[in-house]
Amino acid sequence: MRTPRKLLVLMALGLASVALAGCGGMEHSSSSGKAEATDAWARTTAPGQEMGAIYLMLHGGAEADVLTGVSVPTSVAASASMHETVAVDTGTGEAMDMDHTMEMGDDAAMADGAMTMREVTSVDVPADGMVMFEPGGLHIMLMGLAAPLETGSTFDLTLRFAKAGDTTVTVTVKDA
Ligand SMILES: [Cu+2]
Repeated sequence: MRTPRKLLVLMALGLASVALAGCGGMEHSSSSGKAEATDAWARTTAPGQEMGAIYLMLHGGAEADVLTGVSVPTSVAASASMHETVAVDTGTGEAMDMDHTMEMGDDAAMADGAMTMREVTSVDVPADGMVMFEPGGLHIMLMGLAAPLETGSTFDLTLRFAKAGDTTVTVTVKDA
């Protein structure tokens, strides 16, 4: 089967825009046909820091799925949860109640004080779509770190999908 040249150009443009979006030119959809995560990394933490953050890319499978939970071994942290960074409603001050802005002060998005984080209980993963967990947006929050996250070290993260089930990925600690 021959692919028309015009289509190839469009495909190349599409890949270029994906690369600009930070996806590194990879396909949006998963290779397994099920929802999955790639490029999981966590920010290096300082000694005594209680919290850490994990970022990754979710890739949709052939059908829509939902990420319903995350966990890490207790040797890494007491708990893991999904969070999103949101703009604070300066009118009502809502979303201010459960922020940990100060402790994550090295995050550029946190620095201006107009943003905070809140827990989310599920994240939709569209069929063949991509969801970015990145600084300033969705992230996985580790509470009660058992030890500092040291640059270059790795640990397991388990993601629970409604349809794809549990899948474990390796998280690499990076000095971002
Ligand atoms: Cu958070």
